Amino acid sequence: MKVEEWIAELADVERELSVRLANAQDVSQVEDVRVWALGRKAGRVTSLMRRLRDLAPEDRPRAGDAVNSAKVRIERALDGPIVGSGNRQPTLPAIDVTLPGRRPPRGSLHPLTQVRRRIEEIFVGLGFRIEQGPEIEDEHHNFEALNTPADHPARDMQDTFYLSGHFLLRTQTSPVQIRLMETSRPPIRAIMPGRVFRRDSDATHSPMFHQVEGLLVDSGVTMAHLKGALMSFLTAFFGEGTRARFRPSFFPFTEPSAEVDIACVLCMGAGCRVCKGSGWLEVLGCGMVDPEVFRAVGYDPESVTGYAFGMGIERLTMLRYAIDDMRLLFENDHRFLEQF
Ligand code: 2U9
Repeated sequence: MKVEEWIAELADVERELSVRLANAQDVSQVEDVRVWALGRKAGRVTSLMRRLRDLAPEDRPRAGDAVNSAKVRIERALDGPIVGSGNRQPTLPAIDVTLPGRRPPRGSLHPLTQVRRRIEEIFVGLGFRIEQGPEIEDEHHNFEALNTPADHPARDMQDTFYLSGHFLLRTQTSPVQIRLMETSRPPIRAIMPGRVFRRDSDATHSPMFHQVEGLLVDSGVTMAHLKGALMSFLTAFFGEGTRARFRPSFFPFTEPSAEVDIACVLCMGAGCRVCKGSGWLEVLGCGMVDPEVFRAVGYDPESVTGYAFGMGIERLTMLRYAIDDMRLLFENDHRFLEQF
């Protein structure tokens, strides 16, 4: 037999195979085509391969190459999708392309991030800028410049994580305000959100927590400005009609100082478990910047006045969402986080 005839026959087989496949309507008809082409006894390709030995020895490699590559094409076609006309008896489930796709589960922002962003949004709306500074600080910026002398209880080894030398992990974000005043002149109107560190750990304290502090410095600033700004913030954050009281307090860096309570979000002031029967919840601290702090950064306390405030983001988050254990905010348990 001539090799040209043999190869022409192989081409005929491939052509007929594609016609047969085009008419196959289900898996079993495709299987019939497979047997017709590649069946071990009478398959058309199989018998062609058997007849390789009828060719002249020098023609066999060419014919062998041709049949091998034809087999690859044939197998690929047999394994492909069923395209039989009519598709009257589909054996594979029809795909409804109009169905909505499966949505991948979507993450959400951590409640602390949501609350921090909300606080930032409110103060930016009041004209404050957002400032940041280092978490590793020195004693001067974290304590001395804030009128917190070496014998102050807040500097106790119990409360502060000390690093080597005179370095420490900042216990508050106030050193950012000190750095800002050292490098710029009034007027200043900024908030400082960030992580702070204290050696304390239980259901209401974490060794790392988040604060937002604020500072406004200008001439002629009074406690009335402070009260106005904080009432605007509390009303925006906790809702219209929020009642608050300013209670005298003490901080080394402000004079006079106050702590701010809001009427309990749970019992509206009647007294309950959350507010421990008092009807009030402490939400932040504030005061007029102490003249000693201005002196430490080289401002003249006779011509410059200012107010400052500080709040814990964890505490505001717990009050806003009625969370009773701070550890839930740090464990990253999805069952908890998915609720926000
Ligand atoms: C400068 C001057 C004054 C920041 C202030 C507070 C009051 C305050 C606490 C709230 C809860 C810390 O997170 S908390 O434990 N903070 O009560 N912070 S006044 O005063 C400053 C800051 C910087 C230069």
